[in-house]
Amino acid sequence: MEKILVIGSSGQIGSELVLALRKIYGNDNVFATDIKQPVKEVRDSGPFQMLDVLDYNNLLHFVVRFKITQIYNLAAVLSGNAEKIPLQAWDINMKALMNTLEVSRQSDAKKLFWPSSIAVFGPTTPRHNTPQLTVMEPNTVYGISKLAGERWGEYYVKRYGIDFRSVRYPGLISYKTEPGGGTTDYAVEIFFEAIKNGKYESFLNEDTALPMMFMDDAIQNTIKLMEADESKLSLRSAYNIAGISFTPKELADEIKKQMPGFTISYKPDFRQAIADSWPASIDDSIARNDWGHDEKYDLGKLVDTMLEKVAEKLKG
Ligand code: AKB
Repeated sequence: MEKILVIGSSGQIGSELVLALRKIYGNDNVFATDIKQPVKEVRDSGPFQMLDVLDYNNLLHFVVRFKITQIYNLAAVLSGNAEKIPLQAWDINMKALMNTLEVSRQSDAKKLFWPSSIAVFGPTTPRHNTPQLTVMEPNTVYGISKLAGERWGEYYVKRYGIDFRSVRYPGLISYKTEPGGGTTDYAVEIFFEAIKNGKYESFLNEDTALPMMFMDDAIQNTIKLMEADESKLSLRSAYNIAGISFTPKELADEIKKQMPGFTISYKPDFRQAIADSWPASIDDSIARNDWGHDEKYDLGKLVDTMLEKVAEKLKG
């Protein structure tokens, strides 16, 4: 029987991943942990414990005590925040990964998911339909840590037989828990501001295309990758997954179809340079072929769902 540890369970991905995993593996078999309090549904549906992934001894103790077989490590400082505290962000992102890789090596938790990102690419990477294997010269702390992490993950597969799996997430769009400190966060903020105030000031230019994905698609595909037969995985670092590419203007136009009075203005900040160094669209054919990656949400369905769910959430 699988016993699953989710590290970073109070964050944007963790809050939804825990609930999806509990449906499949049973509430008591999915242990949510974080250094922040969880959302109510996570707290009420199964075990939650405060746990700091940077504390190696406590992490190992937890994994051995609860006979953990799989770990999802979602703890990270995102791209925008990392640029404000470069050395700290590097320490946190790398230590969080290295601690889980080492705990996997020292315990029975041999299967490990760790998210990479489109941030592994840089300004010298081809921007459109970016291939899996290409020039990779990230120029952000977050991107450098994600690229280093991919390399370490593959190293632990080959050297120690750890079953490390990863995807390069595009910007993730969700309503349950908002992201914090990322460059793609505008695509979540815009819905909350549209419903609260009928307008939004974007920190990215109107024509900045980036790959994005609705959270349901991200969760379903993450679990699909983790459940795939290991023999099907031709890559042991991180898979490109594409999602849908759009600009702030295209997103605003889609929102205006439902809310004709909605207005958007543009005031780019330091995150514009980060976005400009990332791909506009991604080629994910290897993920599709190897383990059946696919998406259910196009831009229209994503916008309809976000407007409905964010309105419900803000009503209380
Ligand atoms: C960020 O914007 O930093 C993240 C990411 C694309 O990894 N959402």
